[in-house]
Amino acid sequence: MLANNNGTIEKRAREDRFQGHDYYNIDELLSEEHLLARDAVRDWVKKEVSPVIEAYAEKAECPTHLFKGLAEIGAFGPSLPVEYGGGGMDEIAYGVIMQELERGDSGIRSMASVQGSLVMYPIFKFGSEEQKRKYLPKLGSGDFIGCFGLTEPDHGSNPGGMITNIKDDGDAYILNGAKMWITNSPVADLAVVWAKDEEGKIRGMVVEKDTPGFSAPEIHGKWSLRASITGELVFEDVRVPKENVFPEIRGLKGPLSCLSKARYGIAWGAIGAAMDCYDSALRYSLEREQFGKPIGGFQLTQKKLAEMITEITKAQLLAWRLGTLANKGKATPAQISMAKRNNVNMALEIAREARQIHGGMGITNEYPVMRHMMNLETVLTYEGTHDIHLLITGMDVTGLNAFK
Ligand code: TGC
Ligand code: FAD
Repeated sequence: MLANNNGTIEKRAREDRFQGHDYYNIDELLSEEHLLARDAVRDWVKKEVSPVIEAYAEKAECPTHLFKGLAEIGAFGPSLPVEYGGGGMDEIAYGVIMQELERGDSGIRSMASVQGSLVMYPIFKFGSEEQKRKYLPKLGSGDFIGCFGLTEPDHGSNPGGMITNIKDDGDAYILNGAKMWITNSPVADLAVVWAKDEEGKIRGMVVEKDTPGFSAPEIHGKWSLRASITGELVFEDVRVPKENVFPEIRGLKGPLSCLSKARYGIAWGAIGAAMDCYDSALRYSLEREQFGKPIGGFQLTQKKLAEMITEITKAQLLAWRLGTLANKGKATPAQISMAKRNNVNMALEIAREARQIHGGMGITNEYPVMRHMMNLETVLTYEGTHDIHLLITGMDVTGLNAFK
């Protein structure tokens, strides 16, 4: 047992023995900066995340104390400029950082994805100079926590149908509506919110926590991403000062371009979850004996492990190539969709196979695989579902739009 009856969180006794896996010497494709960033985050995850994550997941509590540490290791906006609170690194550095965080837990990676790619990035990309100066340094340092409100109760895969709206009222807009499934919303100091104006055009804005009429109730009962906090955003005649609205951007391409940034990070992150499951399964298969020999000696176990490392290697190459394209500003949204879809599905399949290799122990919190497996069910759905990304690829290769 990890969670006490008195509500405190105990540290996990089991040592985190994770080792990275690099079957195709992909490290040779990474720079010294990439390797340093990756190893620093790997060490931080071993020290700060692994000892507590099972207990937080079991209690369905978010380890909010980790926000500050995430800021210190540069996990918020690694590829955004330093002067705006980012890390000033490239897209591959951003990718390997997400990989290591999700190796710890998809919910921890989510904390960083939302803050960096869905809150800091839109303010950086679409905000006025005043908005950037006011919010970005505090978001980068973890003094402010942000969330991103796009999804609504009746508009998930089809955000263009949103009904949350703003009406002009002199020096402010009046915001009404509701957002659903919003990561970090109950603990956020501010929300980046997307709403339709009176012409029906989608606009983005920053809504601060204490604004009258704004609330963010928590959603309970999740069996997935339990160490991440999720909530609603409710707006009842909320006065949003005009200076909080992004000045230029109009239309769905605003929020969708933020999603491209976050989906890219997830394509890398999922490799981390897959590697942790493979790493645990490989070790277990060598230590666990049945019929007088290690279960890793049976052909059926070897088939599982061989297929896992093959799929991980393919996903690593896909992510690395996507990163080199992103560094040149050439990664298309459809290429990002392909990598998000492939790599998350790969990780989920590996988590299921790894769970089988662990036998009965695989369903317990002695091993990380069941937690990763449950988390990945969310990762398969958020930031565009598995099937939505397939249809984006289908549209790209045929030129025919299945959504309309
Ligand atoms: P459509 O007409 O295709 O596009 C509208 C405009 O947007 C442009 N566009 C993009 N721009 C940048 N990046 C992308 N990925 C883009 N995709 C499209 C497009 O070119 C067009 O521009 P313009 O200039 O012509 O106006 O829009 P549609 O209404 O037909 O929708 C297409 C569809 C279904 C692909 C899109 O709506 C979609 O991706 N749906 C999935 C929704 C989604 O991913 N929601 C995620 C919510 S946030 C979240 O889950 C955070 S989880 C965070 C965590 O905890 O980690
Ligand atoms: P729906 O859109 O109702 O889809 C249900 C099913 O129908 C899916 O299988 C889907 O693939 C399928 N479907 C839909 N349309 C089509 C079609 N045209 N063709 C074929 N199949 C289709 N959103 C945010 O804005 N911010 C957040 O921070 C955020 N965090 C989240 C955290 C968690 C834990 C979860 C679970 C979700 C989060 N989301 C967030 C919302 C997430 O992006 C949506 O759940 C997702 O986009 C899918 O929307 P939906 O759940 O309404 O499903």
